[in-house]
Amino acid sequence: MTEFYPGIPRIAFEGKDTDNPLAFRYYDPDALVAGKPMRDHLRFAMSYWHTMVAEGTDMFGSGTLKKKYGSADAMESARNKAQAAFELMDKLGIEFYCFHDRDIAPEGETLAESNARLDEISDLLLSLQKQYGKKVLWGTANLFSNPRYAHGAGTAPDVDVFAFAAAQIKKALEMTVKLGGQGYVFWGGREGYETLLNTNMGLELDNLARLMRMVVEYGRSIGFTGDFYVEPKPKEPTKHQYDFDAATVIGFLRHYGLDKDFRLNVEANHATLAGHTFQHELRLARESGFFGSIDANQGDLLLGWDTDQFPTNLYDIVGCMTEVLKAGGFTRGGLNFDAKARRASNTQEDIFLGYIAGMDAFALGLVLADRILQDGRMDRFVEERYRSWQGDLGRRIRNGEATLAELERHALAMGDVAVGSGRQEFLESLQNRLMFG
Ligand code: XLS
Ligand code: CA
Ligand code: CA
Repeated sequence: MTEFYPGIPRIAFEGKDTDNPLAFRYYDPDALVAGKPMRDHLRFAMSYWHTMVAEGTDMFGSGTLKKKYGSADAMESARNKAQAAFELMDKLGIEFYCFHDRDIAPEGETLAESNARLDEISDLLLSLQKQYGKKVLWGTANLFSNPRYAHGAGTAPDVDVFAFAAAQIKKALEMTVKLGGQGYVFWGGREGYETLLNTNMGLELDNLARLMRMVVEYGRSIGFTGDFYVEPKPKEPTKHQYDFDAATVIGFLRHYGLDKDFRLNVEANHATLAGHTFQHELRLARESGFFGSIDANQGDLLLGWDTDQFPTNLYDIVGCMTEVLKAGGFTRGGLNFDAKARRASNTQEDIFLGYIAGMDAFALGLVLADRILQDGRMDRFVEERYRSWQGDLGRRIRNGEATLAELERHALAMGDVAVGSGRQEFLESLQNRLMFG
């Protein structure tokens, strides 16, 4: 069998003192953290599009890394790519993968041809999954690359485009079910607008919800028992995307009665593009009952676009893993590395080094988040800060029993209130001590 990554061994855990760049320093899949193996906490997934497809093209230059997998024929290349994908997951010890329909099989001249190609490649993927013991975390449809989606897909002004998008999602969902995927993602790359001058916002929002409702009904009818996810992102490629951030998406899902079937797939880079921290988006998802899955990456705060870098920022990762632990862990979701090596990191080895960097950072982040939670001082501080809500008045307000008149009487009797310190600097220093001390 052809080896697509010759010279790259299976990556093993060697501990933090190793000098071997092709080894894990912190990710020890079987090591127990809070009573559960690291691999089950982290549920790492490979993104097919960045890892297997993207060649490093940008606005100013062509690819720096060839990904034709030994054939100029598109289908032959897709078959080889699938073999390469499983070799890579096997070498890295990654259990899951995520895909768009067009990542695994190239689009044909007609929808029928595209579908036939998907049938063929999904047969191959299914047999590779069995051979290597790998699973699909989630599938999705690419409703943004083809020029037909220039004005949107579910929010297109043209009903025929809407129908095309619906047909494409139907097939992508069937492929996800066939491959045993436990999630299906909606990311609205072109579901937004460039200018309100040509946009009927009300109709577009209603149509997007109509499409999602149809997909849920169809999915349940073909035995999809997993989660549907919306992945918030504020902009890029459109100026404004309707799935702007977690709060906007949660409001949308509730407004249209889709909240029972949908959760969020939160991406770090999208959070910062929306002007939030990664942890903010995860906290809101968790507190609102929409915690689902995560696209693990990081952006560059000095750049206003989606750089999809491998995540190495420990503060962000500890914030993320704190939310994951507090949510009780993933149920069907996981950590999908929606990340790519930089354009100038142009060797095959760089892809492995990127994954190793991300996996190690999340393994360390998990250990540190658990340490902070076990220590308990951070949580106790917050509990103490809200202590007054446990008293009589607090309880009456929380139970909806208090009235404005009662609160006025209470305030008049007090004169004024002296408030305590938020102690932010102390907490930031404590966090550093717990992480690195
Ligand atoms: C693009 C998104 C996309 C989704 C899946 O910015 O991150 O890759 O994760 O369509
Ligand atoms: Ca993503
Ligand atoms: Ca992204």
